[in-house]
Amino acid sequence: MSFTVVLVGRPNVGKSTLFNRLAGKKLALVDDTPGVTRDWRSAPAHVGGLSFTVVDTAGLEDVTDDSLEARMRRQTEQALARADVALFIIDARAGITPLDRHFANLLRRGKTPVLLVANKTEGKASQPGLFESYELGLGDPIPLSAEHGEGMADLVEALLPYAPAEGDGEVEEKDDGYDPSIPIGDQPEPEEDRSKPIQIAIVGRPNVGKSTLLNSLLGEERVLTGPEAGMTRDAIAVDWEWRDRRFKLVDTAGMRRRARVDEKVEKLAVADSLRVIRMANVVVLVVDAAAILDQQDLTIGRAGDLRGPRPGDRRQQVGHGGRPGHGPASGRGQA
Ligand SMILES: Nc1nc2c(ncn2[C@@H]2O[C@H](COP(=O)(O)OP(=O)(O)OP(=O)(O)O)[C@@H](O)[C@H]2O)c(=O)[nH]1
Ligand SMILES: [Mg+2]
Repeated sequence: MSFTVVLVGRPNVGKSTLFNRLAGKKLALVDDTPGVTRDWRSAPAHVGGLSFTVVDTAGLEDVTDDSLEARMRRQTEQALARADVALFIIDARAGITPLDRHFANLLRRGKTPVLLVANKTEGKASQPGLFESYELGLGDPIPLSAEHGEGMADLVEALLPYAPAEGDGEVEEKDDGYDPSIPIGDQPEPEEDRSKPIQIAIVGRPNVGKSTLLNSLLGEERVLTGPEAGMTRDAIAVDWEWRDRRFKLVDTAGMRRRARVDEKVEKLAVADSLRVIRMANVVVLVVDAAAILDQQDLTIGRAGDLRGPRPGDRRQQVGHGGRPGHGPASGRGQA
């Protein structure tokens, strides 16, 4: 049994940077534009001998209407409710803002225990903000620099009380089917590993209904949907079970024609979609049946078609658009 740590705070304080640092991989999109992250996502973290699940969330805004920001906030609240402990992150260089105070008050009254983290403390400019953060009433701030990896030891120490006691964890024993008494050449072919999830990438143009499809399959509002095109940013992988088989469904950012993509954040999101296509066992291309099949549908179909085969692949491609004759090649994709 592990425990779950959720990262919350107003936009642009460095939640995704810390998430990537703790996960040890550049999974989440990071940019200096506020509001980059839209959906929450989790990853395993192993830091300083501590193992836990870390959850990145959308930046908190003080709105409760039907706006995108309010819907993002509800997503974040979903993630917060599922966590064992929350790290409330502030940008020490920017100082404490009214929004920080507002959410600190809410979090203090909530059920999830909260630790205060002062990020961006690698320089002297962060000192006033760091001292100011004591006012939030969330205890001593843990100073760190997510970008430079400073302060991680203090963070791990603060998280230790939330880790389950040793022995609570179950070690998963896995039989790989290898019998050492049989000569290597005579080993039976390993059976298809049905315990391994099949990775399904859900791809397509913006606004064709990819996220709605994922939510329908799961039967819950796991990812944000709505009329706004380009809603999904980070590709979100979710475990799903159907007829005793395990799947990893991955919702991805919609891909517009490359010539139309000039914003950096959209470029990052599309690069993430292409990465997911390369990793997937099955690519589901979603098209809008009410619209004419677009050249871009075909281009995305070809991106799925062109990726190289992976062990465990059952089919090279699902959802058409790829021209015949374009078999598995270098894994290059274009969109
Ligand atoms: N100087 C400094 N900059 C940082 C640090 N951590 C993150 N940043 C920068 O702050 C900006 C925002 O970082 P993100 O990780 O995207 O912030 P976020 O809180 O996830 O933002 P939203 O998803 O928009 O809510 C980026 O330009 C990062 O490079 C840090 O420790 N020091
Ligand atoms: Mg973010």
